[in-house]
Amino acid sequence: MVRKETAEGTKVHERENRLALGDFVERAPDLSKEERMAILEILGAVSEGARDLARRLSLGPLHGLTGSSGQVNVQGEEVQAFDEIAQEIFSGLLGASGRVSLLVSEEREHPEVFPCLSESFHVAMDPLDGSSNLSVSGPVGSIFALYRGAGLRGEDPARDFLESTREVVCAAYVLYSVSTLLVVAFRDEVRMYALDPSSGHFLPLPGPVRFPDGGGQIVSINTGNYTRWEPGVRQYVDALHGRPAWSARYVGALVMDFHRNLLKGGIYLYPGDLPKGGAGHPEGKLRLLFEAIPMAFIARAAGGLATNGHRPILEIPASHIHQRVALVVGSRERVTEYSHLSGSPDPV
Ligand code: AHM
Ligand code: MG
Repeated sequence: MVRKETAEGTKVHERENRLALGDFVERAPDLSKEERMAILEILGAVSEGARDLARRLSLGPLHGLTGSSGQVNVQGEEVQAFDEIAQEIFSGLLGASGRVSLLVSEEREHPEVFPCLSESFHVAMDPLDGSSNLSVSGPVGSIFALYRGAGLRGEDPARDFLESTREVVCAAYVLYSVSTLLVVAFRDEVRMYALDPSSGHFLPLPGPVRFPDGGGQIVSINTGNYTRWEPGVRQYVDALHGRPAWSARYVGALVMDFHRNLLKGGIYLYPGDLPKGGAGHPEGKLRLLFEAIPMAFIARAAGGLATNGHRPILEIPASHIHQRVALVVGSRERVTEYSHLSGSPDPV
């Protein structure tokens, strides 16, 4: 009898820990009813796009679609065929939702402007992050940040977008890997959903998601750039070798590397690296509005921290929609340790 009660109790507990997306949006703090409806519709568009993209990605090798499109994007980087497919999918659905007034994307030089009849948000996205992994069927992701903005006010959509970027209300990413996962964050809570391919629905997983106690031991950084980092970063990586327990893990897809470190505990770093032979990212490789800010927002909501080595990511003013930034993000313990070992200011 006692055993039965315990088992049932555990089941109820598990059920309560699984929060449907609609319920999660419903209880998110500091939002009006209209804003909740708008966010739900935007996340609905993201889910629909992710479902479509996951299916197409799985067929990519059969259709010969895992390579370059032969074009170069606004960042000067080679565009993969799927970068453009993902852009078209998400731009189409987000625009049609009537809830996104301005859309900034890694794949478009200028913001897209959409007509909106009611409450709407500014959205920044990286439609397909880590796309160079596609040629080896490696994991990739999509990243989204929802900013509270007033839509197009003047004649310069980029300026209107930038003015809204201090106020993130929601961030999300999709991980396309062994399973397709949707991770969504509001100010102080992160929830995770898995795509059930048979029903096409994203079903809730137990949550909320938090960095594990102790902050974990994983460090994710491309050490191929070691000689080009500034001294503080080299000092940090050198000091790691004296630590009793740590593991190096790097997939080369921010969403995957961040997600693993969120669940297992750890830190992801992409610092600035000095140019060598024309290449290099002195200000960092990743983009502030659609890579660093959403990941920083999710990390904070899960109990973690994010910095560019000098100040918290969420306090950096955006001066350009494609602005790059150094990114150090992960558990509170590991990011604080990074700051101490590299001689950087405290990350909070
Ligand atoms: P992308 O948005 O063009 O795919 O570039 C971002 C990616 C991140 O996902 C990843 O962490 C990083 O670039 C890997 O860069 P590198 O190969 O220089 O280590
Ligand atoms: Mg990216």
